[in-house]
Amino acid sequence: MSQIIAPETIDNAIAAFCLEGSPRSVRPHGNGHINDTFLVICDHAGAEKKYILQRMNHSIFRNPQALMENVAGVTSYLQKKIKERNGDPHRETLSVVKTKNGENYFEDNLHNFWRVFPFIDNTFCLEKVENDRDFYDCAVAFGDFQRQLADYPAETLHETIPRFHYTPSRFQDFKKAVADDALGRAASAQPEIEFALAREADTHALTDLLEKGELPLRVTHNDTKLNNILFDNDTRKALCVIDLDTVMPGLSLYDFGDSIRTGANTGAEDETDLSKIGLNLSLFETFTEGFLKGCAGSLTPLEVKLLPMGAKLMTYECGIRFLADYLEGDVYFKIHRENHNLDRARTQFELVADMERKWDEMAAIIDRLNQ
Ligand code: ADP
Ligand code: GN1
Ligand code: MG
Repeated sequence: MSQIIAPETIDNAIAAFCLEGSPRSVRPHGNGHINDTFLVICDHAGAEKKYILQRMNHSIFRNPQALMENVAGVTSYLQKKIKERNGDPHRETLSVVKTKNGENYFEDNLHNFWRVFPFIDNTFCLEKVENDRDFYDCAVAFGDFQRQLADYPAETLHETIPRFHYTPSRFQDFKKAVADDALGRAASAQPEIEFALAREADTHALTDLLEKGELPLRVTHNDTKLNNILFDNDTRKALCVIDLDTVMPGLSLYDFGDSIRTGANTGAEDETDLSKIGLNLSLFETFTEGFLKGCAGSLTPLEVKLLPMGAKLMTYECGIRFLADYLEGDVYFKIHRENHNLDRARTQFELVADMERKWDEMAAIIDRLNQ
């Protein structure tokens, strides 16, 4: 999917939605790897009204209508819960702006799929943890998100990306990418390929337990990156969980693990100096404490025990996804430089290796917090 979109295509999309005021400016926004995101500013009665316009990536999300049904369902459900606890339903979750035809999304004649959310103003996103407190808040917010959705009718949710965190099939996809070696890149990634292949046994660690009924299927977010939380500028509190495209039945360990992968790494996801990559055990502990608080006793003893495995497996899985995408020609994750996906895979594997070194310490932290 091309990342360049003609201005008239964007204007045409904006015109399809019920926005307050008249659009004054539109510019790219945020650092997501998947959708094309724009900030739209409108003039409205002498003030500004801001919106997030997104072109959904429909080569990844094959059924945008089903995706938007999930997002509309989950956000209206959360709005109700937020009202019940006297929160602000317009700031503590997303809301879907309808098109002039009353739909949740707009399909243009180029087969692009668009949606709009009110921009949640006076907030910021973190690409990297700046202090323990923020990460703790983020953990409470993601734990609470899962707990709030515990009684959501899971059977009404569409699976927006089939087998999204089913690590054994991610591994099969990775092996196929290595075997096909479509661009002849495998030779430049031999150590990484070997690292990934050597850990095949781990890929089943969680899904086998799920299949045996020993781990519960819950409604989870499935993409709990640090930058999928908005923080309030005034209170610096985690305010709103965003990026709801992959809210689906899943394991609590996926949500825990993906946050550790992004927030407790001492370096950035695409850092090229691997000496900067590692697991910050203190942040691991902080996040665990916050996540347990947010889940408020809802995790089973086995889930709690397996939190380190969630962290390791989500990091490993992301690594094989980046590496497969590198081998396939960078068709999934947006890249901004040559070898970007290979660099990303390397950081993930470096982090996995560091988790393996710190395995006993991670387990000891869980034991201590669980007493
Ligand atoms: P992607 O799936 O590509 O990651 P996201 O939905 O996470 O897309 O949006 C990308 C970025 O846009 C976020 O990280 C955040 O910075 C910003 N963003 C998205 N929705 C909103 C919103 N409603 N209000 C304010 N910022 C938002
Ligand atoms: C993508 O959309 P974004 O940037 O929040 C991806 C996640 C990966 C992540 C890696 C739908 O997340 O699964 O873990 O990149 N989202 C999708 O940074 O594939
Ligand atoms: Mg995102």
